[in-house]
Amino acid sequence: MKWVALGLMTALMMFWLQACTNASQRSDTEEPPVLANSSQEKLQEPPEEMPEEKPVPEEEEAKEEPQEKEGNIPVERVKVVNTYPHDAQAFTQGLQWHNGFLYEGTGLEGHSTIRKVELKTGKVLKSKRLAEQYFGEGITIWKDKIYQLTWRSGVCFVYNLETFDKIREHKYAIEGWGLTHDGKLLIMSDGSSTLYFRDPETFQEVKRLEVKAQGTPVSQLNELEYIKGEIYANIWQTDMIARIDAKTGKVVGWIDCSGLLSEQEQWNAEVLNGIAYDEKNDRLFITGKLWPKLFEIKRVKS
Ligand SMILES: [Ca+2]
Repeated sequence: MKWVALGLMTALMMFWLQACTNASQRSDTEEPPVLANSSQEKLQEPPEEMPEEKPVPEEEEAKEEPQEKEGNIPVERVKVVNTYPHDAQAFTQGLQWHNGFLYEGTGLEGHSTIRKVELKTGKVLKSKRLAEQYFGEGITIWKDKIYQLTWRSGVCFVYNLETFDKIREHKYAIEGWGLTHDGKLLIMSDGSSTLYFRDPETFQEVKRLEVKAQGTPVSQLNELEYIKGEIYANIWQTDMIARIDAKTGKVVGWIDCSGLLSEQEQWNAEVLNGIAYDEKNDRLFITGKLWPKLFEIKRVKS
């Protein structure tokens, strides 16, 4: 009987050991696939790339927006070379020199005109009045045509340069402020810091330029004049003209035009607004809304 009991115990021990071995093998094969994959990936990584213990992230400091800083932008003043009379009733919104004459666009509802002006006398040689609902804005001359923006009507009028007869109209969805061209495209401002380049034939927008001074957007861009790779822009309600790199939009210089009018002349005058350039004779003209004078100026270091 003793030997029978011993034999049974031995058999039970063998059975228990076999059961444990099977359980161990099963647990290996039943390892969840995710863990198995993760384990494989880790094994495929070279030892030096094994993830180290992740440091506890410190609270990140509030980072400032990266700003494009340039050197100080030079501020120039103006030297008056010549002074000419200007119609003190003209609410100047656009000015351009062309073939020996000034062309001017004026604003205000009921007073808006397009006009051809003699420089020396300020005499208005030819004028066309806009319909009363239109507030005339920037002008430019492109291939014997005058383009004239309107402020909030969303219409650009195109006239024959000689007769001032209207040829066509273009529509746009923004405000109309200043207008010039670079020989290929019209350049338009809308009072923001953006300049809009448009196809002169279709008036379709081709590209935009954001104007910045030391990384900060410059808004209130008003009357414009393209001069040798730069766009000169009146800053509305100031005596400052920004010289803008026409490729990058960066302001490369400021022209301080303050102090041109006497106290008496300023009495009825509004803000500086009107830049024209005579490329042939390298003459720069400026005037303003309701200014009694128009100035030929040179830029000088302050
Ligand atoms: Ca101009």
